[in-house]
Amino acid sequence: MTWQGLLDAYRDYLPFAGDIRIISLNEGNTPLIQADRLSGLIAPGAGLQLYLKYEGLNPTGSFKDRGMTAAITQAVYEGARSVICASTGNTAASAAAYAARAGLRCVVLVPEGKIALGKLAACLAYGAEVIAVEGSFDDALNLVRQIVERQPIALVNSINPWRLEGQKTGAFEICDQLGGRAPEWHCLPVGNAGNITAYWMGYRQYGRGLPRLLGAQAAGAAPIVEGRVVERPETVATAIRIGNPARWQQALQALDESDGIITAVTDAEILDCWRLLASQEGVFVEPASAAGLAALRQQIALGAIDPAGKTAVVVLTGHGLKDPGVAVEQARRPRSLPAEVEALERYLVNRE
Ligand code: AN7
Repeated sequence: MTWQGLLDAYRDYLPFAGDIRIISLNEGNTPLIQADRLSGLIAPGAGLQLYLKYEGLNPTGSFKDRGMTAAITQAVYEGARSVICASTGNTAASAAAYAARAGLRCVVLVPEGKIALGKLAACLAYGAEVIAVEGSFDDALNLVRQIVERQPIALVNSINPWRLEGQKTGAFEICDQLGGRAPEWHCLPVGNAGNITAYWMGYRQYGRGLPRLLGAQAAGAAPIVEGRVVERPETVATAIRIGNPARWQQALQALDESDGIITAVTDAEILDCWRLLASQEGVFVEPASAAGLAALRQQIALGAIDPAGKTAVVVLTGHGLKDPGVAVEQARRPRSLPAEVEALERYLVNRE
């Protein structure tokens, strides 16, 4: 049977009305890639079964599509004509795409100058109205929360419960892909904390076992780790540059119930793991997506996680092409050569 998107595949686990018209781009069904080389690097000889859930292969290049198919489907069902969100970029791109498919007006608020180029390009291409807010993501989310009280426009941030309903299917897929069981550890970046909340909902509902959750925040934007709102969050991982997560309490509850860990990783650790994912496994992600791996490596090194014989899944939340700016900044410059075979041969032999 062909894959027609996750709402179709997991319909029995989702609380939609029977006659609902699904708005889908055939999202979900992303690969779970075994990463033996990385396992050997972060836990040498431990027999850690490490898997990468490559969410960057969703239709708009991030896990947000899981939640957005659900939120837009429900918004259309309820008669919405317009949708709005605040976003560090991926939610905006996803909302813009699904709104386009549904024929809705879409307004997205992004922090001025702090959104990766691939995300902005996508929002504009899908025809969203992009508003650059002079402030942070948190400021933009405050505006959105207020405007939906005044105007008939549907909010599609992860405050919207349908977003979590869609995103919880990631947990179902992981259990299915592991042959009907949950991993021992589930590692992921934490920004607004919608995804960690949704995954925990999913594992609990599916009944194939429960993992321990490992959440990763960027050191310059780690409100949950520090237990206080961060007024001016800063990190190279712009996707998770969030100082006051909307799902803070639910994240703490999920961490508590799963006997989990939440930790901060530095930009240097994030970029190091971002490089390793691409260079050791051929998996190109945006910087925020490498935070889960950085946290796992850190906790193994500290002795807080024993990797021996365990299964760990790291969720890679967004595609590398989302943030070409960071990728080019971090890379070596391409070598230029004259268009002559001798020059090419000299280079190959001498690498000069
Ligand atoms: C690649 O798009 O908040 O903890 O506005 O884009 O559920 O917020 C993005 C978040 C991780 C964090 N990885 O997930 C937005 C936005 C990537 C992301 C997260 C985001 P949450």
